[in-house]
Amino acid sequence: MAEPKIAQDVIAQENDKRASALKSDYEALGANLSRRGVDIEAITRRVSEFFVAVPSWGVGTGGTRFARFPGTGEPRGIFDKLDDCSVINELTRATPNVSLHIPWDKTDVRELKAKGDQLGLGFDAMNSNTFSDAPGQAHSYKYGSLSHTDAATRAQAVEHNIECIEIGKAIGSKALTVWVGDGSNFPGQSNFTKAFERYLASMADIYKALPDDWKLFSEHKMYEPAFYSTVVQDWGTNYLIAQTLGPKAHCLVDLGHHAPNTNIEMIVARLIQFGKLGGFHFNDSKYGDDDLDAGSIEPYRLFLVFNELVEAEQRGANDFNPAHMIDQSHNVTDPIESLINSANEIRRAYAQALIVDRKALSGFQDENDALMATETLKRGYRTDVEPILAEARRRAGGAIDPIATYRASGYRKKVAAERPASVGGSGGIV
Ligand SMILES: [Mn+2]
Repeated sequence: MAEPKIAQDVIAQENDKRASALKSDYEALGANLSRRGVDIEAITRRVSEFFVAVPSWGVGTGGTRFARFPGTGEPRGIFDKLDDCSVINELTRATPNVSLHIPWDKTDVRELKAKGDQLGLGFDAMNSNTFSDAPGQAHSYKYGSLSHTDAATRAQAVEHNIECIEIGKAIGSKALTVWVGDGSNFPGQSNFTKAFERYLASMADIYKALPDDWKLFSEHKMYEPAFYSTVVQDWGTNYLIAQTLGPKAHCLVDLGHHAPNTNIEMIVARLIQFGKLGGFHFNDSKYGDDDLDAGSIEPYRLFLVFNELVEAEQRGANDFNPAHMIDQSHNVTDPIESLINSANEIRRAYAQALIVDRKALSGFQDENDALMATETLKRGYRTDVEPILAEARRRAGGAIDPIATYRASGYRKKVAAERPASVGGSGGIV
């Protein structure tokens, strides 16, 4: 039986304040949707079954390359991080799994598993780290890892990824996400072809160590830390990797890892069409890989991504079972609050996409009625689905208003008293 971090009576008291307003809003929305031929109960059920994994690194306060301003009560290690992740799940009932990062979260696997069980949390994809040097490692990743010119450095990076698989196997994970910082800062510094050949050979070695029921996610990123070229730069490169490695290899789409104005939803559609969409790192951005909260800058784009996912789900697209994960950096907010909000925004986009009249949309597309097609889509986006989200949370034992309930619980103040203020800490975001 899971041991909650937020007292049940706090959630009950806060929900009591809001229950009658929610009932009335839910009924009104239900009547509205019913006139559109949509059964609100079916949507609420689907939303309740939609989960997104939170990243262990997301509950610590992030920073920029200029500075990091620590928050209060920051987690001291993976066990504190799991406590914070549990708070998010207890209030939202949308985040029952945590994505770990090795070596940041490396510890005794039996203790990890026991802590997860105690909190009612599972473990999502494992994340390897060959973009920074761990203390005492034999070979530096300053000039790359899986694509490094030196064979011993590449072997060390492969070995680290295999270790991540081993840890994951012990705690019930079923996927490995590989993101490398490999690339170059100057034209001529790196031979594009040879670097990619070396990367593919290293990834093939990792792939060989992957259990049959696991997936391997490769994640592309346009720039940073390398500023001229990256070895896994774009979705085309990513697709080539997944295609070359085999059926267990899929592409991970981090929403922040594209040039501004890139049509990400179309990339998503292409990867689905060819059975290679592995999953997502949700976040939002204005200029580059800003790691802002999902849905905070371009909520319509998030909706358009979910429009593709729902469309694929409903047509029964082949090999379609994407992983949903958040990857953000929280520099000016309480990370728990940001992750609560992000999980809700992701569910919101899903609910909005679910209520789109797909039959009508398809008809307008066939008739080349551009205006009515886009209006049909946008009608889903314009619908305020908050009562559905709140009702899904309430029915699952979560909070009608999770941020207000979190603040009322005094959790941050409590852990601030237990956890000494930190100065540094890992702020790495991929
Ligand atoms: Mn990412």
